[in-house]
Amino acid sequence: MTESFSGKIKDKLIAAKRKWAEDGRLMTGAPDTERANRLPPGQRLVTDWPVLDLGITPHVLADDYQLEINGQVRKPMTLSFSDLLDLPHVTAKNDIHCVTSWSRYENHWQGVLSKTLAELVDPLPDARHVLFTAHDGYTTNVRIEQFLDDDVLLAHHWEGEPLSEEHGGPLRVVIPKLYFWKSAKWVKKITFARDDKPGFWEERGYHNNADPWTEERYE
Ligand SMILES: Nc1nc2c(c(=O)[nH]1)N[C@H]1C(S)=C(S)[C@@H](COP(=O)(O)O)O[C@H]1N2
Ligand SMILES: [Mo]
Repeated sequence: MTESFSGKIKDKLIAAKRKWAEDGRLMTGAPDTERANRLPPGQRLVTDWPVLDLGITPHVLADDYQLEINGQVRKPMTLSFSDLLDLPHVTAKNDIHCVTSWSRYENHWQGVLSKTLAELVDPLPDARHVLFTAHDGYTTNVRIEQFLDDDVLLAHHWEGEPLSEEHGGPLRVVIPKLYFWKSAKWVKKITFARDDKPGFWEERGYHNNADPWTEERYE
C-alpha cells in the first residue's frame, strides 16, 4: 500500500465497494454492442486479437507496477497494483475498433471505472483534458468527458484472465467509444490538464477526437 493511499480514502472505498455490491452492479454491454449493425463504417470484423504498438513491449511486473495520477486534481496519488485491485471493479463488455480497420466484438474486461479513480483524486474544475503516458513512451489524449464516460475503465483482466503483457498488462486504459489508439496499454501516468496536448499518433496526423462512427481517423 502506498503512502498516499490513506486510511480515509480506504474507508471511502470500502463504503463505495459495499454500495457497489449491494447494487449488484455489473456493467452490461457498452451501448455500441447493442446496435443492430455493430460494425462502424470502413471496418472489417476479425475474430483474433491483433497486437499493435510501437514494437517495444515493456515488461512491467504487477508487483512493481505503479499508476500515478496527477495534474489538476485536489488529491494527486500513486496507486500500486494491489491498491488498484482493492478498488471496486466492474465487468464490462465492449467492441474494439482499430483505425487500421479491424474491429473485434465481445471483449469482456474487468477493471476499475475511470469515474472511481476520478472520485479518489477529485479533479479541479479547470481540468478539461486527460493525458496518458505509458511505459513504452507512448502518449495519447482525450477530453475529460470522454475519459469520464460511463463505460471507460482501467482494465486488469480480459476474458477472466490477467491482461496479457502484449495487450497492455498489468493495466491498460479501455475507452470503448473511440478508436483503440486512445486506449493506452501499460499506462503509467494519468494527467488531468487544463490544456490539451496531442499524443504520439495525434501529433502524426491522427484525428484528435477519434469517433469510429463518423470515421474520425485522420485530420
Ligand atoms: N502504450 C501503448 N499503448 C497503445 C499503443 C502503443 O503503441 N503503446 N498503440 C495503440 C494502438 S494504435 C492500438 S490499435 C491499440 C492496440 O491494442 P492491442 O495491441 O491490445 O490490440 O493500443 C493502443 N495503445
Ligand atoms: Mo491502432
